[in-house]
Amino acid sequence: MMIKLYIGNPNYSSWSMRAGVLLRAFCIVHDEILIRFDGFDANSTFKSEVKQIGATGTVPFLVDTSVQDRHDRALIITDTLSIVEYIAETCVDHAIWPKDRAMRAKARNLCAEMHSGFGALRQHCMMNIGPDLSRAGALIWRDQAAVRRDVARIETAWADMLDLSHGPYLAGDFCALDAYFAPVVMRLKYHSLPVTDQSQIYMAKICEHPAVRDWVSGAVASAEFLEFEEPFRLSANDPEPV
Ligand SMILES: N[C@@H](CCC(=O)N[C@@H](CS)C(=O)NCC(=O)O)C(=O)O
Repeated sequence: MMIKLYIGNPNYSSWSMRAGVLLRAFCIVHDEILIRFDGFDANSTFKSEVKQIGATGTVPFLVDTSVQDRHDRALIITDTLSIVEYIAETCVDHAIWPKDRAMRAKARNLCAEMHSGFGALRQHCMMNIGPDLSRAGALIWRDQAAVRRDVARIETAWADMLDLSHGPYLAGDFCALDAYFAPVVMRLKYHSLPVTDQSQIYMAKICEHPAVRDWVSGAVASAEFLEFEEPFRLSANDPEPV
């Protein structure tokens, strides 16, 4: 397997973080190639670079240059959940998913829920690794009931998994499920959303994981301010939330 993982700006691209953290956590050798965001409209440089490589228009995508499709082109996988499954299928020596069948099913179920859900949290608390967004977070928490509902569901799901597995990660050992929730941890952390003690312990564990630390340090080091990615950043003159 010769893997290239194409990612977006690591401080903003939550989907890229999932795949990047997974590959790091299991020490899967790969090249990582940044396609810088400059906007997502059809004539952005980002879109044209992604399309030129043959992907569909979003990051991350994975290219396995050792595998050809039926047109003799390198295999391209353009969806994060499919990237996870491809890694799990090709790296069978790694416990990408839990060994226990019930845990594995629950982990996959929760990844799928994350993949298709939590729209309010994703919309209002965009991933942004680095800046202190606690003032914006307090306003969002006060005004957005749907965000509070998303966070409550996430915390219930985490508590359920941690109670079953006894931790320290959601299914016991670090697996794809934790990589999937690492960007959620970033959203909660940088917006300082109020969470339970149990969630805080889990979030600290995620932040301490070498794969996450490596991603976060790269994200902070490379961060560029892009206005369209930061609609909720408050200016210094905005009033304090009450
Ligand atoms: N379902 C896709 C979503 C990927 C996605 O939306 N990525 C964002 C960056 S984090 C993107 O490329 N957005 C470009 C756009 O929306 O046009 C996946 O699982 O990978």
